[in-house]
Amino acid sequence: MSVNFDAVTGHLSGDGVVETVRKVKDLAGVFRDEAARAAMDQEHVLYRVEAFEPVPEGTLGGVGLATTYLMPGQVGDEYILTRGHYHINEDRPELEVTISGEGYLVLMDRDRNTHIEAMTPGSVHPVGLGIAHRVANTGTEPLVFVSYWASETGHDYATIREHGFSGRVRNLEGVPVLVKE
Ligand code: M6P
Ligand code: ZN
Repeated sequence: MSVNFDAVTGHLSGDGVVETVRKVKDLAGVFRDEAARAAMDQEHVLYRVEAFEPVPEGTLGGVGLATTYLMPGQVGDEYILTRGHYHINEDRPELEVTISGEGYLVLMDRDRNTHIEAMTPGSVHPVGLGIAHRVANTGTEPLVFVSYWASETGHDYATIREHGFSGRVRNLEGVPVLVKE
């Protein structure tokens, strides 16, 4: 079984690649300014993910690969971002590789300490054990990055949905700043 990965654009293609589209309507409650999100075009695409998972999620035996295309822009003063998640198996890490664009990887440990790492073309970011992660696009172009994780990892979205991150990447007078909440 094989698929194709375009190392220049990040595009994944072939049988077995699954595309997921996340629109404004899919990210209710994710942004600090929910009223600003609710006022936007609900069909506007915030990000797309092309994923290749050779074995079903949650089972042993494969490495997942995904390219995420995260759109530029803001909701209120907060940069457009992915929902973010912990891993169900906390002893499973992840790796993010930036293809193009610019932004920040937002990382939060179980004690809710949050920090950011700048993503620029070619930057490589290990996501350590038990660390929640999401990405914010602070540039003017799509932020394209590739992620790798073990198939048995599993995604926990509920914890972030309920408690969020302890910091948000916001545009304060033209400068992206991690603002602690
Ligand atoms: C990265 C990986 C994927 C994830 C995607 C979108 O590509 O972490 O596993 O699906 O980002 O982020 P999220 O699933 O948190 O919306
Ligand atoms: Zn992950």
